[in-house]
Amino acid sequence: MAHKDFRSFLAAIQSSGDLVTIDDQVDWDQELSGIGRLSCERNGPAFMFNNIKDYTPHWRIATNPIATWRRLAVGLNLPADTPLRDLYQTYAEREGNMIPPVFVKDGPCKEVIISGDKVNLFDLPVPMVHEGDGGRYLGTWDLVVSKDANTDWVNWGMYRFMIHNERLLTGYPRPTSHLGKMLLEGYVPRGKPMPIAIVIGADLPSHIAAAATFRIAGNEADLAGGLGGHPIDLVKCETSDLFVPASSEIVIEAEVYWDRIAQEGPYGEYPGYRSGEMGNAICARVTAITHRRNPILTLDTTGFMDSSATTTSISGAIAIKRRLEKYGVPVVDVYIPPEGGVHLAVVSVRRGGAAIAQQVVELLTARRALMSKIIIVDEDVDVFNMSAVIHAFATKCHPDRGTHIHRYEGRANALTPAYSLEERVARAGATVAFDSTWPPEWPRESTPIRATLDAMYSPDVQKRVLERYKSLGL
Ligand SMILES: Cc1cc2nc3c(=O)[nH]c(=O)nc-3n(C[C@H](O)[C@H](O)[C@H](O)COP(=O)(O)O)c2cc1C
Ligand SMILES: [Mn+2]
Repeated sequence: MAHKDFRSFLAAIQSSGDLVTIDDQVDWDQELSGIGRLSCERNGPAFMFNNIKDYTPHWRIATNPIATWRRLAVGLNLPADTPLRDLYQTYAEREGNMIPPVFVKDGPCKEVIISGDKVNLFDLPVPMVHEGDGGRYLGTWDLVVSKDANTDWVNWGMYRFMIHNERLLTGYPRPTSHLGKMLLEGYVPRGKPMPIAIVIGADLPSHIAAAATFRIAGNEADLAGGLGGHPIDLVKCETSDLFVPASSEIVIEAEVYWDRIAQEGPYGEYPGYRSGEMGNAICARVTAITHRRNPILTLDTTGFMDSSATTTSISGAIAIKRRLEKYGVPVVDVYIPPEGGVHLAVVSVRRGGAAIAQQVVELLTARRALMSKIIIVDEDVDVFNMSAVIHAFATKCHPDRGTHIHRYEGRANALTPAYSLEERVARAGATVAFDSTWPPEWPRESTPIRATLDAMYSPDVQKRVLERYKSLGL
């Protein structure tokens, strides 16, 4: 059973040594997010801030719940030192075992209810995350519930929101996101506002599910149940028919205008840069806020090695693997290294070569083209070991024949830092596959053999060496 709520997760990372509590006063204006930012860059702990400048101490802030593999492991109720390969494996297994939610009458998230006319978003200690952000950001580690206008499909996604004024939020769900699609294809044509609930501080599997790459029309609540190994308790909103995790710290109920936009951004983004200007975004009016007593606001100090690097790495890589398998690519493992800002994927295959590289790059850019670089390696290269991956890339990828560039327009990831303004506007971009496998047509006798213990020594010598090494206490 996973931790039931956010507080039990915090207790677990406290006991594994992955949470630091700060009782001294810290400023909501960049200071506490700066501390969280540095910690991401140094693979450091999560922080709990108990005393926030200008706010009464019943408000608290927790930063970067799962920006490290250790904390992600605890979030999935595994030991903090679970090896990465096992973490991926467990995630993939649980993903295949959905558990639907349970509907309950009441829950901790209803301990305090603030009705629409009393709402002032500045009553919450919403941080200024980075210098140069367009405003104070509320949903940086959230879970946004919305319901399809035509069907029973309920979506959970993780999308950021910025305070526009006391009652209004602006947000940037990509048009290709499920919330974006529901709004543009369901509510806008009908001329109806779209109810949403921005949930903060739910149990970890719920947030992981919201951030996950998951199929269209799939209910992330079922996925969260599967990831946590138990059904999620859901309770109805005060001002809509949406349901939210009952144990949540804070729930912001709102309605997205179908006929209005407002300015949002810029923001220090997940690829690790601020790029772009303030731009048009969706606009939502808050209809109620409910929260637990002594609520904990969560914050992802977005940027290099943030919480999206781990969540998107694991769910994105598993989704890529499933897609490649479906289309017959002889894929073995897929890894998205967090250092790559979700722009780089490593794929190992049983049989490589130019045709496979071409197929992989085409399959991974056919819909949402999030990755701009793909390194393809032979199956004897451990994708989770970046030293081995860099070795294969540097030595086996032919600088000319091994480079497969695929260009596209209309679906490029506009947040790719390398793209020019013109390319971003046109959503034009490219993805390159670096084929770092041996050409399958090379005869075995003339294919180079790697000068490592596991490849260049007889099994008998390997065994003896390993034993000797162990007996030396190394
Ligand atoms: C910390 C974090 C912040 C995110 N912010 C946004 C965002 O503002 N807009 C967006 O479109 N996707 C954002 N994402 C990515 C989406 O959560 C992800 O694509 C997810 O699959 C969306 O759900 P959906 O497939 O149901 O649309 C964020 C992810 C993380 C981990
Ligand atoms: Mn979805």
